[in-house]
Amino acid sequence: MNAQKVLADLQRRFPNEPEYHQAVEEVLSTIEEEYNKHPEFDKANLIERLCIPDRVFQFRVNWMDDAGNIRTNMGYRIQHNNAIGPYKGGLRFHASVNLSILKFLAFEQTFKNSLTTLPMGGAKGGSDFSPRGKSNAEVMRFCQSFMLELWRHIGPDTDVPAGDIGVGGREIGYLFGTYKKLTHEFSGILTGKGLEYGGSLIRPEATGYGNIYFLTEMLKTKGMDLKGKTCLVSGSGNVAQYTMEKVLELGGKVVTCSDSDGYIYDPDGIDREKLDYIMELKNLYRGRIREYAEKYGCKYVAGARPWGEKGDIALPSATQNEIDEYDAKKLIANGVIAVSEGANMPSTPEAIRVFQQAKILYAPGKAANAGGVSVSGLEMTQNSIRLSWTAQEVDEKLKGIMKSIHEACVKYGTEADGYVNYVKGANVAGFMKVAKAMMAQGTI
Ligand code: NDP
Ligand code: 2IT
Repeated sequence: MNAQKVLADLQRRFPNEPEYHQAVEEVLSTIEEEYNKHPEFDKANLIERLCIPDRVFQFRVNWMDDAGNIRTNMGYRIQHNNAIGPYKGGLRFHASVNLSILKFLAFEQTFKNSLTTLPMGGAKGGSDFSPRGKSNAEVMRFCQSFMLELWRHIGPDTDVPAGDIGVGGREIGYLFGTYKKLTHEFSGILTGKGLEYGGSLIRPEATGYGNIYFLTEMLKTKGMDLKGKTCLVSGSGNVAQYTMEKVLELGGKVVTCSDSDGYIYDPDGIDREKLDYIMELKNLYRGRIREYAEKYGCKYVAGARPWGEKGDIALPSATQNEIDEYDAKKLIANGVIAVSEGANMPSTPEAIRVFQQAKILYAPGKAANAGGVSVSGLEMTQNSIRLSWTAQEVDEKLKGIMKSIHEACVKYGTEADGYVNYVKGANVAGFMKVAKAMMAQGTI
């Protein structure tokens, strides 16, 4: 394989998809060496088959707003690869959603799911519908219309969606109800369900908790832990909230969080009571993070990201490309020792280079945020056996999975000087399992 040539080909065939190209380039550049040790892979044109999604569904979604207007959004599902298990991955509802973003996420999901050790292929979907500012009734009508198209492409053994940006427990509930009505079946079709109808304990917490378990493993390699460390968090949604919760539990301090309008800086630290306020503000009232600054009298910076503040650890938990080269240099200059990604692809390629050249601990999303989909996999298992595990059981399994992902990264990513390149480690480990499964199953 010549990574540059494969990439140039994809850019020509699928122009105007920069996020997809970015994700592919990161993986190809790190697996090239390992791939080329297996001439049988190239003979089977494995790389092209792995980069291009199995199939892409695209559909129009019409729904009625509260004023009686008929609105139009686009709906998508990318089924990227099912070599090691049914397609699996979240749904994102956000105004920025397009094919490029969902293709990058589905591609990444394939390697992430492989790393979890559970049998799940890679997929992603969503819509350019934004739940922001919409009433509950509008969100419900949208979810019903969206599922009216999506249902024929998914199934508990075919493709199992879940949440992502803009899709949380509320949306999963409406989507599940519609799927159940259409198929006349009560099945484990979505994960992240409510506890009353097949959801798993710890699923809401899993991505944030998992990221901190992974971070803890990284710190351990340097003989350190979280106690007394100051953390910069971005986002204030599902991933950010449970990231903050676990940092607090392990004795760290969180001084920032954000939303798409700006960030807050609270030098006293976001304690348990303040975190409860954020959860209520975001999950119940669906308010803005600016209101935190007004309530607690701290700094709020509109239209900016928190990376210029001083901290030991950065935990990006909002969205892709939210840390650029400039931000990365500021973080390093301020003495950051670790960056662990709760979000998917939050660091640009230039930012990643800055972190790796500075030889700090840097974990890419596909390793560090794999806890969410891992507990989704555990939710599927519980649905299959029609039993529910206790929170403690699920949490223990989650810890074990994050530890094993860390071990895989160290195994495949340790460089000659001892520095662990977690990007390479995650990509090679994730890739090898999918590649072997594809080889075994022939050229279909
Ligand atoms: P939520 O919708 O719960 O929260 C997203 C947060 O990020 C909100 O605070 C939101 O602000 C902010 N945000 C979203 N888009 C932007 C943007 N373009 N610029 C600035 N801020 C933005 O989503 P999640 O917490 O579930 O997802 C966060 C990240 O974690 C995503 O990258 C997602 O792919 C990733 N992830 C999620 C998993 C999960 O299980 N949920 C699993 C693994 C990864 P606002 O409120 O203003 O919209
Ligand atoms: O990016 C992700 O891993 C998710 N949004 C969770 C996917 C899932 O199927 O739980």
